Amino acid sequence: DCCTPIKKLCWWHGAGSTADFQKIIQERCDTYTQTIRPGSRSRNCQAIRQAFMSTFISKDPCKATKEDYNSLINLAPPTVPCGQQVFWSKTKELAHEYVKRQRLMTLEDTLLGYLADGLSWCGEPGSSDLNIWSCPDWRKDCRTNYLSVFWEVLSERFAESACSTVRVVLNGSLENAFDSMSIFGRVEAPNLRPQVELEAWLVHDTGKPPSDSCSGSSIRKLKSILDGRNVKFRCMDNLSRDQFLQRS
Ligand code: AVW
Repeated sequence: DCCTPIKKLCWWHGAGSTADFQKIIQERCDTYTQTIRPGSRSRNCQAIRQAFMSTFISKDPCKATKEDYNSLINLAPPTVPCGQQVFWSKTKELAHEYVKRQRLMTLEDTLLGYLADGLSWCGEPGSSDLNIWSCPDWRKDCRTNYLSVFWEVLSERFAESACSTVRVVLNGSLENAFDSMSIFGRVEAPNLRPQVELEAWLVHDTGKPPSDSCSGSSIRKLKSILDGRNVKFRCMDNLSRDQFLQRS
């Protein structure tokens, strides 16, 4: 058993909570609400930090539920203006570079996405501290860990709020640019509302030939998920990273 408590330590297989987690959340929240999106200034960062902590502190780190995050997400729903939404899958850095050059937004440009980007967190029963030693790994320990459930429920709300035309940046250097087991594949694409239009961009590494295209089987699978929901679909392929960023 990987989780025999030895003096409050619980040896999971994933990275432990990020050092200074609370401080980082508070500082990022202040920066976001005061500098990045001053329009959201009215949000109370202390309340957001406290709500975030109470979702997982003192709880079994393998028993996260979507409901645990409801009150936090209701304080700052991950919505973006119509037509500005960008999804990504295996293209995080590229998608962020792309939206920086346009008036577009990824999940990490919403307040909660920005706060949690790249951080790790979990608690343990009977303690009011974060476990800085280890947190459950999605594969080796449990899927219902607080980190995974957070990104799933936040992504679900992000996708549900999509309107007009939205975009997804996919990795055309992979054999399957669309991965039906990814968050985009499992959570976001299946939660787009009818009448939304999704534009997929397949972008491959500059200087190499692409490994997947709009006519490949992975994109056909994406199209069939969207057809079932009456979501319109357009697909652009054969773009190198440089071409994609230059046209944006
Ligand atoms: P992936 P997915 N910071 O590249 O389609 C840290 O296969 O699964 O893409 N970890 C994160 C973050 C983040 N900002 N975001 C997701 N994760 C985790 C949310 C998560 O467990 C965005 F809206 C995910 O499975 C994208 O459209 C994995 O890192 C979509 O989800 C990245 O795997 C990207 O997820």
